[in-house]
Amino acid sequence: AAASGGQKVERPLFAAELKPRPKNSHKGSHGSAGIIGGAPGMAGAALLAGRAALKLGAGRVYVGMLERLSVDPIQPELMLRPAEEVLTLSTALALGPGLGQSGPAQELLYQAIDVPLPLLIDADGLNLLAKHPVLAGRLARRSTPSLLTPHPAEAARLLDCPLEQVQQDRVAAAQEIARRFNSIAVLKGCGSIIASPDGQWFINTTGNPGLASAGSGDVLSGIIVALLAQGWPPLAAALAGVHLHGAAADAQAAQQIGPVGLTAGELPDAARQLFNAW
Ligand code: NPW
Ligand code: AMP
Ligand code: MG
Repeated sequence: AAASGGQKVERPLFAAELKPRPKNSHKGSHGSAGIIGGAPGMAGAALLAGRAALKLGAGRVYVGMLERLSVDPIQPELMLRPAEEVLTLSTALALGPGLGQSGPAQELLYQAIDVPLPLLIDADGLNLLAKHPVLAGRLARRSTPSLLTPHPAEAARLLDCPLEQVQQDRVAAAQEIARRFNSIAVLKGCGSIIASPDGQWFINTTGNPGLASAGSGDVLSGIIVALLAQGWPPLAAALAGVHLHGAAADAQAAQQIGPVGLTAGELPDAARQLFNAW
């Protein structure tokens, strides 16, 4: 029963959000994406998400890392600030890329759940949710939209079940996460499943094994939070983000930049090009 009624992710599902920018728009018109993550040793995850958010059109991008860097020399447009400050400056949040599961990481998740903004939780943010039922309960009671983007192992932790069970019925797993956490769920992997708490589900067909490398999920978080910051409804942001992320990898592969050796850092430029042509 769980497998009935799904739709393939296609442009018409989110075409209504693809509006030309007003000629007199300014950076404040396009929202402020906030990324919280980047513990020592995993700063790259937060930077990859931040760079992707810039290239997908967020007016401003703040990155709050536990590893305190002052600038990203490759992408100096990013504003690296204390994580607590990012919670107050942003208009949409992504928490988790490279965050780790320390006490301060847990405290940041607690605070982010209480901020009334669209909130995407990925990576270690998901691992923390799986470990702390109190946080999961607070998340489920939020009145602003939440999105969870687990890979299969993270989904198994969230559902407290074996990974094989997630993969055996991916639609059911995504629907159960969406329902249990009252969030849009993106169950990643070949054929990502997007499910909403009301039971609707979608399957993505873009992407290739070039995405099977470190950091590609972190880039997806940055793409989706950029759309959220620009005011996209959460389901449309998830659908378009997952589609673009895969299509970016496909476009690179078509130019022999991958699948072997495609790096996550190459995805944002390719996604930007596709997005501007949509
Ligand atoms: P195995 O053993 O490899 O076959 P974790 P993580 C499994 C940050 N990063 N289907 C996988 O299986 C992230 O943001 C930082 C099936 C393994 O058991 C996080 O904060 C980077 N199995 C943190 O690191 C770049 C699958 O899941 C386990 C699967 C930890 O995140 C890298 C690994 O997952 C990274 O993004 C699939 N499709 N996918 C940086 N540059 O700073 C995964 N598994 O233990 O959750 O670790 O995903 O690396
Ligand atoms: P993460 O494991 O968090 O880095 O996320 C990996 C990203 O790459 C997700 O968006 C997956 O859907 C995508 N991905 C990984 N492997 C494949 C594959 N073989 N085909 C399509 N997408 C993939
Ligand atoms: Mg990941």
